[in-house]
Amino acid sequence: MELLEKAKAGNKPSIARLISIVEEGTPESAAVLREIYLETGGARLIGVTGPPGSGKSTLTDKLVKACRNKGKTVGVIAVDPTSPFTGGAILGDRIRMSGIALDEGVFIRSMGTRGSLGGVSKATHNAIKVLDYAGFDYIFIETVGVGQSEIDIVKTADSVIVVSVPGLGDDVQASKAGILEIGDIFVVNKSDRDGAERVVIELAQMLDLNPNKDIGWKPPIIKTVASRGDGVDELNDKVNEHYDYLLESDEITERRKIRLANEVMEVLMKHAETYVHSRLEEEEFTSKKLDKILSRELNPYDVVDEILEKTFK
Ligand SMILES: Nc1nc2c(ncn2[C@@H]2O[C@H](COP(=O)(O)OP(=O)(O)O)[C@@H](O)[C@H]2O)c(=O)[nH]1
Ligand SMILES: [Mg+2]
Repeated sequence: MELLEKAKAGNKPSIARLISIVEEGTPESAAVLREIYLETGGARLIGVTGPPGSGKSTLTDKLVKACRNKGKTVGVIAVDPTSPFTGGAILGDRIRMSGIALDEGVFIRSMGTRGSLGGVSKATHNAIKVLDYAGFDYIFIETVGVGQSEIDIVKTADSVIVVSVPGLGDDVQASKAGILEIGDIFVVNKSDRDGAERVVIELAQMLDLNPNKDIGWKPPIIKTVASRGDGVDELNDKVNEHYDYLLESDEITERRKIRLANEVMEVLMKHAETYVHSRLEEEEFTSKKLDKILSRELNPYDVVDEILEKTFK
């Protein structure tokens, strides 16, 4: 309880401790989440995704500074083992990030993609809850745009920034990774390099194929040079415009409902799975029935029906 109060007051070690607890998916973490839930929902969630090395952390760093200049507090979760946010990165990166890392109004957390019970997606959502509860105005979630779980994490944000860069091959990376659909704002970073304009054109062409392109929000494409800060003001404006759009159209409610539905479903399925397993163990059901399925006295489908009947009756 003391931990919760301290976290709410913005005490960073307490926030870090709480995140560690909820990441683990233990009974203690369930108790914490139960306790804090009603006091969440105030933060704006912004997802940043794209290939490794595309400049996500550099961009996030700049966006965080823009939020700080407006007096807003910011939490950052980097789900990326190669992120400079880990502190394990090369010296130059650490110096680059140190500006925001030392800021009183900024909390940064790196999460590995392994090692959390119940998966990285659940661990991340739980960590977001803690930052939300702790009262951060903005929460940035950086994930590498490869792998379904990373995409699942980021697509539940209020606004999703998809970062591409020139020089990673002929195809637009976003289309390959299947993240074209989830982008609200597209960034072509490293525009100081050759080929940026071509990436912009390719992205525009792919977005144009969307049958719903004339309905609602039209995702803009912005060229940036994150390392110099070029284009970051424009990106920041677009992030704010998107938020205004979400509020005006009330799409924000829709998004948050979908996010909640997913979360409830995730928790429910996890519990159901545990429950079914424990019932099966209790009755040594599986091994006995398996023998009969093996000898073709029973078929697996009738057995499953029987299990469901027994477990949930
Ligand atoms: N040339 C150039 N380099 C950049 C730009 N933005 C970031 N970088 C560099 O690209 C490297 C990877 O950036 P980082 O933000 O760590 O990428 P992440 O893996 O997507 O988070 C770093 O060395 C950055 O300094 C840019 O716009 N132009
Ligand atoms: Mg990074």
